[in-house]
Amino acid sequence: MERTYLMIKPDAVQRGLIGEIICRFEQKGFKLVAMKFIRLTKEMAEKHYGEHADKPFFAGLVEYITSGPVVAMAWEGKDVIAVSREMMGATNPSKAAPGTIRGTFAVDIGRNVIHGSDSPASAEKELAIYFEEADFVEWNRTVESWIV
Ligand code: 3AN
Repeated sequence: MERTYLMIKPDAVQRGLIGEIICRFEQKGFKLVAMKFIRLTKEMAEKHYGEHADKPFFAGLVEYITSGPVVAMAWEGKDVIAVSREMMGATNPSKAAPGTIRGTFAVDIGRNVIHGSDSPASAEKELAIYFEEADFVEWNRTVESWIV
């Protein structure tokens, strides 16, 4: 089953949106398989956002993502990578469709509430930054038999 890396960013943690965001993925029918409440080190942030190292917003991005705790999560499910990106909405919250997570809760690209892997390759790379094999919990979510 496909897996993705989702991260509730520091702004959403500060604003008390952890439960609301997790609720959406739970109710959609995806399965939580790993979760950590952590504060990223500068090294972790630079590894995560390595592809943006030469962008003008890189320093601000690293500062923002390390500014407070985040919720690091692995979620599993049918087409979870593409579907969770749809649920998050566009990277720039002012362009994100109403009803999506960013469309509902954010206005600024530099405070966009949540991260989600954009491909199987980035999911694999990002999950490896935050989790070891032993962190993934194997369990049956019985509701799945009613969904897929
Ligand atoms: P996404 O996280 O939706 O895949 P990316 O990979 O293009 O988006 O960008 C990574 C992160 O960098 C975004 N989540 C956002 O926080 C930040 N970012 C992207 N573009 C800008 C920008 N023009 N100004 C400030 N931050 C940006």
